[in-house]
Amino acid sequence: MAFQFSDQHIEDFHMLGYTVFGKILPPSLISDLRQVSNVARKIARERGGPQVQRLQPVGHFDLDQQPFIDYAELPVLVDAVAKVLTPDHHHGDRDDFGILLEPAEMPYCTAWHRDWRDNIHGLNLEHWNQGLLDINLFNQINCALYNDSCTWIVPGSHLRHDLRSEVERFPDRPIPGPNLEGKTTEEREYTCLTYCRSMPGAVQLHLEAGDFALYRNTLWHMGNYVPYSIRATLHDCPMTPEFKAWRQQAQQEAAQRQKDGMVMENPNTI
Ligand SMILES: O=C(O)CCC(=O)C(=O)O
Ligand SMILES: [Fe+2]
Repeated sequence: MAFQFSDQHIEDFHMLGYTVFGKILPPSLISDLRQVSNVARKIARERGGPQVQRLQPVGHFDLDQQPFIDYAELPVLVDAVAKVLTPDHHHGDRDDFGILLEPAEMPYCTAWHRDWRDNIHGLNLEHWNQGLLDINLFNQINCALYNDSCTWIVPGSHLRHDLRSEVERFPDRPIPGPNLEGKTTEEREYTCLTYCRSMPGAVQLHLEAGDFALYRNTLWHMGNYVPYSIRATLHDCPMTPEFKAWRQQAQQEAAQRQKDGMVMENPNTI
C-alpha cells in the first residue's frame, strides 16, 4: 500500500524515539538510487577497504547526483518530515548525507552507543545533556534501498538518561564492542548477535526497501552487519540551523579537549 501519513508517526517518534514512513520511496526512485549506490559501494571499498561501513557525503564523489536530488525533493517525504518535526527541518543535504553499506568479507558490528555522547572523543557531555530533548538537534534518518535489519535500538531511551541496568552493562568509556579476535565468520556473526541482545530492552529495527526511518540519535543504538545481506541505506539528517551550529561548536570544543589530553568523559562518573 502506498504510504499514508498518520498521527501515529508523530506519536511513535516522540514516545519511542523513532518512526518509519513505510514504502515512501516510489519504485522508480529506489531503482535510480540503487544504481548510484552500486557505484558508491565501489568507490567506498577502493578508498576504505572491504569492510568499509559508508560513503559520505555523497555530494563529494563522482556520482550521478540526480537521484539524490529527487530523494531530497520528494514532496511526500518533505511533507512527512515537516509534519513530524517542523518545516524548517530539511533532509537530503548532499554535502552531508551518506550511504551505509554491507561489509564485503566479514561480519562485524559497532559498539552500542548514543551518538555524540559515546562516539565523539573529547565531547563536552554537559552540552549533550542540555540538548537531549531539543527537537532541533539530534534527528537522524535511515532510508533503506534494500531490506535492512542492521540497526538495533532501545525504544524510549531518547527520553531519559541511562537506567541502572544500562550503566551496569556498559560502565566504562569508550564502550567496548564484542571481541572478534581470531574468530571464524560464523563465530563473528554469532558473537555480534549475542552482543546486540546483551543490551536490556534492545530490539531490531526492520526496514523494507523504500522505508524511511526517522529517529533520535540520542537513542541507544548500534549497527550489526553481515556480508551476505546487501545494504544501501541513505544515512541522513533532517538538518536545522541550530543543529549545524551545535555540531560545529561541539566538534571544535571536542578537538581542543582532545589536544588537552581528554579521551572520553564517562556519563556514569560525573
Ligand atoms: O548502521 C546503522 O544503522 C547504525 C550506524 C551507527 O549508529 C553509527 O555509525 O553511528
Ligand atoms: Fe550511531
